[in-house]
Amino acid sequence: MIRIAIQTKGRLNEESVGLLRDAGIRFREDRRRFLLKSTDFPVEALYLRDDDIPEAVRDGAADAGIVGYNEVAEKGFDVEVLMRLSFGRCRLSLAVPENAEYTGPDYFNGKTIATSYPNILSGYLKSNNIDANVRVIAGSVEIAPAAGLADSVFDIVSSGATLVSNGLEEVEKVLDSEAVLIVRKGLPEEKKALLDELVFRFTSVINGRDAKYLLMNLPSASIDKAVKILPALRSPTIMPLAQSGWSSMHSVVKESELWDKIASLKEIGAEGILVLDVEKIIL
Ligand code: PRT
Ligand code: ZN
Repeated sequence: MIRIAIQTKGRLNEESVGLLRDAGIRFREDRRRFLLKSTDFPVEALYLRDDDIPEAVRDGAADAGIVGYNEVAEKGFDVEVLMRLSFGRCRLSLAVPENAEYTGPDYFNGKTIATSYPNILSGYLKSNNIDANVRVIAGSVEIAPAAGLADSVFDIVSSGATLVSNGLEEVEKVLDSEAVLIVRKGLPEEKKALLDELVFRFTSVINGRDAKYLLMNLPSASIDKAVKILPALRSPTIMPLAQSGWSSMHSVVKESELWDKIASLKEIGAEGILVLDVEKIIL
């Protein structure tokens, strides 16, 4: 049995539960309980605030956890980051009032910076030889300059809209973050084996999310070119059509490359292109 800590509510909750579900690990919905046992896999979910997850994993209240890398980096506890989970993407950045004359990191010398991430910020300031005052604020950091509490902020940014609506401009990106799977160091073999299976399933689900399955008809004379455009996992499937001189090709493509690939395929005569979702990819 492994116990995995996930966020009770908030930005990461839904996708954490969704990733476990797509990996075949479901929990009976019971919002009043903070510890739930899966019916499909020897896993228990421990629901916690995200801030508490790194410590729970270090101390053994949980064996593993799903949490933003920003929290792991801030807490600095000795836990292992086993894999990135491709959701909850954001960055930790420095921002200044939009009318400030920003010239570079030296700008922050003598300034007061509001943040909920003092350790990451202090590390950045130290490695850049900047002497600034760090003011710790638990929430709504972005209002600190307007409220006269600080000159600038160091905060989580995703779209950047919150900074803009508070008259701030992002000037230095310090850390990229996304949800990660963390584990306690020195777990017994039985738990490690369960975690290996979990990582295998998560990887299959995440790879599937990033992929599209393509089917198309193309002139048989274009097959060589088409295989170069779409190398697939090992190599694409080609089948003859009833109409001579034509073939059907099946392949897999990264979603981010989909439209470029489709343009290239159309150029070599592909038509009737179908694009389907992929649920999982087992390599
Ligand atoms: O209650 P609990 O302590 O568990 O939750 P929380 O309120 O501390 O955290 P929560 O749920 O807000 O965020 C959990 C995690 O989501 C963070 O630790 C990050 O790893 C990740 N994440 C991803 C974000 C964002 N994107 C994000 N945009 N966390 C916060 N934000 C904030 C940001 O600070 C800004 O104020 O959302 C606002 C909107 O951002 P923009 O740039 O899109 O406008
Ligand atoms: Zn929190």
